[in-house]
Amino acid sequence: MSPTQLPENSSKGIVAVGIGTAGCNILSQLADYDLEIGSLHFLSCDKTDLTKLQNGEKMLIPLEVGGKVATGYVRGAALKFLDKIEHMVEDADMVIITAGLGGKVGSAISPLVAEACKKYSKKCMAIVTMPFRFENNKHFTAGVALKRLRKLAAGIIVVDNDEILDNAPQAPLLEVYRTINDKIGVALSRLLGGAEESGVAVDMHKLLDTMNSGGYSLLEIVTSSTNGPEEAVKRALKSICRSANPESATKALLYLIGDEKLSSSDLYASMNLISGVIGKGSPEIQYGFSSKQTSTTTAILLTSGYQSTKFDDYDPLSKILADSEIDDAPETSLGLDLGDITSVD
Ligand SMILES: Nc1nc2c(ncn2[C@@H]2O[C@H](COP(=O)(O)OP(=O)(O)O)[C@@H](O)[C@H]2O)c(=O)[nH]1
Ligand SMILES: [Mg+2]
Repeated sequence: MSPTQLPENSSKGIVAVGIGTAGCNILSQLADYDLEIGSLHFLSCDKTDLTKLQNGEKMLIPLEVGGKVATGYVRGAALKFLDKIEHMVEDADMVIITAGLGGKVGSAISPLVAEACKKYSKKCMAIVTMPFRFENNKHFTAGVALKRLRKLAAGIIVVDNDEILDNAPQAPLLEVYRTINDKIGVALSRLLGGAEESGVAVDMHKLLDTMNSGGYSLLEIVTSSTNGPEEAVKRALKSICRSANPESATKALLYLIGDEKLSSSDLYASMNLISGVIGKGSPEIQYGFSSKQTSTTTAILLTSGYQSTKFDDYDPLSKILADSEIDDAPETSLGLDLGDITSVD
């Protein structure tokens, strides 16, 4: 099936799966928008991620009390739920995964869900956030999980928590997460076809078409209160330059949210700016926009086709090994009781 075709007459429609704390938070933001998502599922090893949720199916994957919480153990605990995970995706038209990489739950279980999609030949789109600069200890886990997801998912949208935050306010971390999730919610809702205002909507086909570039997709979200779209798009392009080589992108999808004066020349100028920076001058660019009463302009810019990004450096092993691999699957602890074994010859 080509990525631009969605099957008709599906039973479950699009199945969206939020995994771990960040994944559940981001997906629950999307639940507030009128999107064509058939069913919402939330998976976590932490009860508090699930209890606050209003809608959707919740799956708690318990970890042994006092047990280790390395990704291998989380993966092992999730394997006991593999039947349920496979059942969740087997009748889907398409599966969307949301997760924050770098922690234990999202990093361990997202690849497992993507594997289940592959087993049932379901198209899987992963939307992942990458850890903050200050979370150095999470970079390696995030890099490994991202690389693994890339092998399994049809497309990956990477959102850098640092870039979305733009300029870090002196605010408590939970408030910072809420601000970022809010922005991601607005951006994804527009890219997935929801639009509250008048304008030209982006639909799932445009999104899949942009992501069908054989590489990573990067999502930038910039709100500007001065100089309208030009300023917002310029800042989005700068943000891309910090994460990857923009010339290696081949496709872009721009969605502008502006005031009633948003004009065709604004759009034209924005597209010109983008084609001057990405894809060596001839990128494929699609767009959508909406106008409403607002004093700001928001540029939502998805660029796609990156074979590598700065996140590859988060997993230095992959660079050293190049295309060779020590082990294709990450370690998994099955937590077997080996109490009866008295000796091993
Ligand atoms: N954007 C965003 N990032 C988050 C949120 N919660 C945690 N993170 C980040 O996501 C990464 C994984 O953390 P977390 O989701 O708690 O891990 P998990 O629950 O074990 O999967 C870390 O880099 C956190 O800083 C959230 O609500 N929104
Ligand atoms: Mg957590």
